[in-house]
Amino acid sequence: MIPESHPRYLSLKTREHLATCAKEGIVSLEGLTAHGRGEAFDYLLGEKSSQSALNAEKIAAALLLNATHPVISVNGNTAALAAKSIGELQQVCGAIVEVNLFHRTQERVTLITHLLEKEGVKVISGEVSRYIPLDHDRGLCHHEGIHTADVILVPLEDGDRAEALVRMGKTVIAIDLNPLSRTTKTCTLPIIDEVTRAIPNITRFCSDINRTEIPDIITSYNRAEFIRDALEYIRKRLVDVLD
Ligand code: PTJ
Repeated sequence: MIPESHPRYLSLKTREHLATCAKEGIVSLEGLTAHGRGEAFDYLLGEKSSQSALNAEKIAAALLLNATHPVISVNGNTAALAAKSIGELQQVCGAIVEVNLFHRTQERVTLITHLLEKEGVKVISGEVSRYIPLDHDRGLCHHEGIHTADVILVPLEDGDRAEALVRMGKTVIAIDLNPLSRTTKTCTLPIIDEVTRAIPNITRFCSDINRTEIPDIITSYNRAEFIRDALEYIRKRLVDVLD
């Protein structure tokens, strides 16, 4: 039992929830270690959305609204942490939601799909094929989902697939707390923020955005700036601690 008075209550509750989801098979054991890496970066980033991350989230909203075939790719960690908010984002941007796993088994796909559906998400189903040129199972996807997507949101991605999707000509929006990851460095738009903050922020921007602003928003950004901002933010925090 974690006391609410504990200074790290939220973090401990999240860990407890992910451990439960791992026991149920929703989150992979590797997903628990990936969460630990994310937590470490979030600690360095002050555990809040920076202005730079909010700017990226607004651009992500504009890209999703402007897309002809937007897709949200969901893995075990993302489903465990953010199933309900994925449903809310799907409502406002009309994206197809597809379960795409690194540690893929049919049992996990089914468990994650059920969790998402319980929270109101409509999940694409049917046959998958190796449409993404990768020799691991993240290459398997739906023809009318990731294969056809023009804009794809990929929370907690691995670098291989982000790279492959960019090579396929897709606009890849990544949510990844690690400003140095291959995903962050190779995607089209990096959102360096925690997934449970990032997705509701994108949803809010989708609702608030003035449609006439979209063309300007989606043509005037530079991936490297978001990486620089995050690293500079961390540097300043570290220097301030020492002062
Ligand atoms: O469910 P599966 O089988 O598809 O597996 C999912 C994992 C996450 C295990 C798989 O995609 C993986 O191995 O990912 P990586 O390569 O460890 O990358 C995950 C990235 O997400 C790392 O850079 C972490 O820093 C980051 N991350 C972890 N937790 C969060 C996060 N970013 C945003 N929000 C988080 N909560």
